[in-house]
Amino acid sequence: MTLSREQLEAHWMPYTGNRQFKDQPRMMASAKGAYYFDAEGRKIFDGLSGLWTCGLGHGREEITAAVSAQMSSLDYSPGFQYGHELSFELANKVVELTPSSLDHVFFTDSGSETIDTALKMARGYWRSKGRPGKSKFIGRIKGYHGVNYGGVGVGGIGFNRKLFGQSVDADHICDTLLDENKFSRGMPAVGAHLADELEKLVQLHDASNIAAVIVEPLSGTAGVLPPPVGYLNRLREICDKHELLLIFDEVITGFGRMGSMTGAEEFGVTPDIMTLAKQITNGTIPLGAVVVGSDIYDTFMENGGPDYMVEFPHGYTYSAHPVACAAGIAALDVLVDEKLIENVNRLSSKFEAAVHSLKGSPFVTDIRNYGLSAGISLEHYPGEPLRRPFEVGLKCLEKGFYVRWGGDTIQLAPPFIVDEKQIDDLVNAVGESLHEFT
Ligand code: PXG
Ligand code: PLP
Repeated sequence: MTLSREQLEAHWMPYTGNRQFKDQPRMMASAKGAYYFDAEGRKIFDGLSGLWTCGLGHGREEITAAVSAQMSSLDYSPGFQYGHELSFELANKVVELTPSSLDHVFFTDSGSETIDTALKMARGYWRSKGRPGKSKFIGRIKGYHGVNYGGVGVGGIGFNRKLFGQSVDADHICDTLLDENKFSRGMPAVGAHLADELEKLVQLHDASNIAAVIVEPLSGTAGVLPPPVGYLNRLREICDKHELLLIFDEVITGFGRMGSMTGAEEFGVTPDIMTLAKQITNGTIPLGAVVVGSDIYDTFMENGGPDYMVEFPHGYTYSAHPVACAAGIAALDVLVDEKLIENVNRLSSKFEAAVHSLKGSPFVTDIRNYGLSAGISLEHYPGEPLRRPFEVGLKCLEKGFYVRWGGDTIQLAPPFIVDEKQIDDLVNAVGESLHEFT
């Protein structure tokens, strides 16, 4: 590595143990297909598709060409009051690939911005309908909805909240982890009844005070928690009964990882609002999207005042950035043209069998999986829940495998382009790393 310890100081790294990293830097230098190459030229398998972003694999020529051409023709275009054709093209593509009742797309630049946009839409919707009291949000314990103020408020990961105090008015239903579901493959059989927690919170707060319920169809960051059979359907029923908007945060589940274009499609439940990011550009350029149905869009239009007025006073300098839209169009075309979701489906049972072969390895207390995603929970060091996954992650890296550690779990989410041997190698690396502790 060419940088000195001193030169590493200026960059306050995101969601990173800065002190440990700067003592023991892990620098990526390039990437191609399912591999990174580090600063020393070592080949490292990408066991999390970047940060759940790069399912198509790295270095996709189609995306590079589209971005490069766009940079040369229109590098930036004002997003407020002016447009360019690519954002409309991408919006039409997103509408085509998401459930048919969702037909309008608002662009942002990240998952976190997408969640805060969705929350503002939900509140604005009820205010426009003359029901301003409907302002509270219901999230879920262990939910991750990014790191902006609204997203942290509805999020359910204590570590992400405690340093910052209160943000939006939110309450939370319980998570879907049950002891009897340990080592379930795919959707756990038991747990639909946990959705009734929402009914209890509606009794407590009254539906007249609640704007929306937000959940990830499958919790990713918490360590891959697939929804129990019937659980999302029950949430949908309760939302309908009490007129609550249902938001699916599909930042991880959107665009293929579940084996369908969206989690909504895979699990058979359609939300009122869907949030997308990450895979939409294969991680190449920041871009997020909120997708809503006509009822929500039309409510803003009808209550927007004279037609020169802005109906939704919200938007980012980089919303619908032309270069990001070019990347999005190219990435979604590759996903569809190469039928990579079929690849996810073809590999998912192999992947499931491989990850569950780790049952019985040292420290493994639970394994969960769906599509090409898996979470492995590890027994704590006394009083130090985060340490073991961190140590396992570093051991995997020594063996040439990048995996994600977070909370008390190791997470795996290989690119959609992998083969069976690469899956075996990845899982073996995790297994060997666990055995090295004993
Ligand atoms: N919602 C969900 C469901 C997410 O998974 C966000 C919102 C926020 O997106 P941005 O683009 O603002 O980061 C996410 C992001 C991990 C990991 O290792 C997960 C995320 C980000 C980084 C790491 O699980 N999820
Ligand atoms: N802060 C200031 C002073 C600004 O002028 C702007 C945007 O114009 C922002 C924050 C928001 O930046 P962005 O639109 O990139 O989210």
